[in-house]
Amino acid sequence: MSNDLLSDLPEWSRVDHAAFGPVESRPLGKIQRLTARFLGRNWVKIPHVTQQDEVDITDFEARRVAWNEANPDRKVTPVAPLAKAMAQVLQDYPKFNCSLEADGETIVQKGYFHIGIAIETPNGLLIGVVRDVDRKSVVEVGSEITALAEKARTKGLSMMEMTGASMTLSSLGHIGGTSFTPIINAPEVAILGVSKTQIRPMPASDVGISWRKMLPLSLSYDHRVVNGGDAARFTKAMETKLSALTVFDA
Ligand code: CAO
Repeated sequence: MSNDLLSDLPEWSRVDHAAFGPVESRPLGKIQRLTARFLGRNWVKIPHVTQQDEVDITDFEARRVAWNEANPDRKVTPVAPLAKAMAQVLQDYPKFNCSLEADGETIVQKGYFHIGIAIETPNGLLIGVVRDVDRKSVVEVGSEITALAEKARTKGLSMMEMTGASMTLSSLGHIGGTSFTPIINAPEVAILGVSKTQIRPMPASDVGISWRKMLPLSLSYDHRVVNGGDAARFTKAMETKLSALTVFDA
């Protein structure tokens, strides 16, 4: 037996599924084939750890809802503010804004703050990149995400529109769930997963309980570059930045 676990795995089981009932075989689509290869590579090559946390967004949500009521034609979902907060947290925690070179020994520190957004399309998953999120308003970031998602779902995205992110945001908050394990979009070193906002009773600052809006965050990181303490600080910093995002168009 060799020490190389991956080259020593048993062959993929060949099962005659038709022996158990009716079946139909079909090939994976082009996008699914491509993403399957990259996701598979990233999953086995990167030592992933996922930090699960819940951040209190009660005050932020009150401001977002008020903004949407006052600006019905420029509504924002939580996704654009989250991308904006991520760009701000990356400025404070540059370890997350890195790539590890293929030699596994050189770190490239990025001086830009581009956020990748995972977009679900009928043909599979694509990442659209919003550039220089640190220099754009939440509303600008939101309209770029909407345009990228629309293009990804209709015409598809160019390689330039899909690459070069600092870090990726994968939001399932519009559907549900309480946590998941997002796979890092290498050569990035972390990805932030977001699940559906939950309303929970939390201890009040004085006495009793207070009903709070809690946002579940699942931060997967490459443990060769990022440590658990960094990850725990990153999600806490997301709470601080979201709380400070007062004006959506500034
Ligand atoms: N909690 C509760 N509600 C949320 C939420 C959250 N965390 N995030 C978004 N929502 C709400 C929005 O506010 C919006 O509500 P209204 O309809 O009442 O305004 C609703 O969900 C629909 O949002 P949306 O999908 O139209 O837009 P979005 O900005 O939330 O997301 C996009 C845009 C492109 C990120 C999303 O459409 C998408 O494709 N996500 C899929 C990502 C994915 O598949 N990741 C998994 C990768 S691993 O397989």
